Amino acid sequence: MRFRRTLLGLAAAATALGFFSSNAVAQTAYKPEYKLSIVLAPPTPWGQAAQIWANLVKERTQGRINIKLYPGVSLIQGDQTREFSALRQGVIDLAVGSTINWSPQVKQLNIFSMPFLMPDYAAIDALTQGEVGAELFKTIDKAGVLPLAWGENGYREITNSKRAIKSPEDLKGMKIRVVGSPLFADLFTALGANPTQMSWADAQPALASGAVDGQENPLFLFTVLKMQNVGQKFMTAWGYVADPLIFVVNKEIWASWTPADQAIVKQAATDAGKQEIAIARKGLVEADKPVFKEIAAMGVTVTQLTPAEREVFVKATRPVYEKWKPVVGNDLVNKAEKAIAAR
Ligand code: X2X
Repeated sequence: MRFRRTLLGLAAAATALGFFSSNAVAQTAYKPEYKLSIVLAPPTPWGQAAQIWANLVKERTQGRINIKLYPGVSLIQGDQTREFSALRQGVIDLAVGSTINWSPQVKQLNIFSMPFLMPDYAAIDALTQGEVGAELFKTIDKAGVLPLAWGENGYREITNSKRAIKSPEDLKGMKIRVVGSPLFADLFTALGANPTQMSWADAQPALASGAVDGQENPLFLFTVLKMQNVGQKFMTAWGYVADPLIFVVNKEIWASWTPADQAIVKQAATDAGKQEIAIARKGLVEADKPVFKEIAAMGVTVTQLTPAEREVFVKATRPVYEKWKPVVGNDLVNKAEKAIAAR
């Protein structure tokens, strides 16, 4: 075994140095560059997650594994709901992806989009760091992609160009851009809005032209893109869902690396994930919520729901929760509810 590893290491080093031009050592040939897919570029926390991971891997492998970022899911022409299939097929080597974008292929990942399941950050952690997270990793693995670590996109707050949203009544008839899982269409329909599913690439011009009135995303995206400039004058913090990120690798790429390099890539993903989760939560976990203040200072009306106002949204979306529970898996959702209650 040790002999084989040495051979693999030598072959990898030789390949890196360009000694082999044929694919005689295909199994162990390292590519000069590995393609990593992300939706949001740095300086968003999502982009930073990928950047930190790539930097750590390069440093710790002494440049043997060189990861290049492809923001805007450009390897699949911006079609973010195809990312998981492209990873499985090897069009993409690595990704830091949102559970929402992969949920069309891995329906269990819709668990994070169940309305009002996770009331706070401790609830997210109770899922990702516990039994539910471990089970989801097994499911992703079975679906053909290797998961390594968790990161975070974050709580998705709603913004719009029309009025302050305090009740489902305020959402009535509003055109809201939603992400790729049909769960979101159900959810906004239940609230009386008019949801339109589109990729993030299409969402930005749609907001700018007024083709849609609103959107929902973590607030760092609002501040990075200055969304008040595309007419988004109202923000309601309702904390209805949050999407984690997952660091993954295509399985053939993984198998082409030496065990030592595999360990480095996995540890680097864990380290990058931890760092990025702290970045994603900064300004949102403090009692005075500096990010809310920052957005208000941009001329945006910031609405924080009272517990009673929030409860109206919880009730209005409950049928969607009940509809999706068996789709996600009753056992998994029951486990999640228990883990959250015990947090
Ligand atoms: O499309 C979105 O809203 C985004 C950027 O949050 C995701 O990719 C899930």
